[in-house]
Amino acid sequence: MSRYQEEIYNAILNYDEERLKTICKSALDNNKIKPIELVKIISDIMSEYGEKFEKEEIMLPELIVVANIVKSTIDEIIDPAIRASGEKRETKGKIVIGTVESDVHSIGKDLVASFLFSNGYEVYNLGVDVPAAKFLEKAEEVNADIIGLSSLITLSLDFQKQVIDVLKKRGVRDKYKVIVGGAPTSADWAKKIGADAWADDSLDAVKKVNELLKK
Ligand code: B12
Repeated sequence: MSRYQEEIYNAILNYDEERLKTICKSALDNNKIKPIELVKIISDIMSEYGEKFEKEEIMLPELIVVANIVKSTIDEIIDPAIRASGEKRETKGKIVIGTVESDVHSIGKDLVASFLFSNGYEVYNLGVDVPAAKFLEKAEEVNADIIGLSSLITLSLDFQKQVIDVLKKRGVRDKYKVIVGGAPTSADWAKKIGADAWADDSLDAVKKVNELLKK
């Protein structure tokens, strides 16, 4: 493990957001490391955390804290350095994600967004209670590859279907891959409404999105 890998790993392990930001900032300010290399180190650590969560070695609150610390470090320290250096942050694809109309649950969707982001995707998080037309509007604006729909209450499920119906109605269904998720959803539900994929949790979401973009 390199010195930076080790220091970053320890900062994340101790949930020490300030320390993580300081390490990254000082490494970048002193030209010790390229910003994209930092993203790679952090992405690898995130994958490891995802696996720990799957094996139930860590619990959800820890995963949420880690995802938030990482997202905020990338947003505040690493992304600006990438932009300033003129380097292109390699993006694996663009994803528009949100919780559908009538539903205000955000934690799971934000976790999925952070995971996709820290795994190299450009993520546009529209928040909660998002009307169908808004998903399409943003997807068109940023030329997205994927639209991700979250639902936590049974009553909001119909609004997932509504987004797909809107895409069909506007003749752009084939332009985007649609992935759905959230506790009341399932692979069967995804199939029923004509979505392209379903994922059970954030790690699975990264896997499924990788697969969707490979096709
Ligand atoms: C926290 C919570 C709230 C919070 C939400 C805070 C917030 N900012 O998100 C508050 C208090 C606001 C809330 C409100 C309500 N809630 Co609530 N809430 C929950 C609770 C306890 C946890 C949800 C959660 O965050 N889980 C943790 C995250 C990490 O898991 P997750 O959301 O499932 O997400 C994972 C996967 O589903 C997946 N995923 C999620 N989204 C996406 C999207 C994509 C694209 C993909 C690929 C994957 C994916 O990956 C995520 C990460 O692993 C659940 C109970 C439960 N055990 O789920 C009830 C629950 C969802 N709530 C419920 C209800 C009924 C309500 C209310 C209607 C209550 C009321 N009477 O007012 C309101 C709804 C208001 C509304 N219009 O939306 C019910 C839903 C029942 C149903 N099937 O309809 C539940 C199941 C509780 C219950 N047993 O009755 N709630």
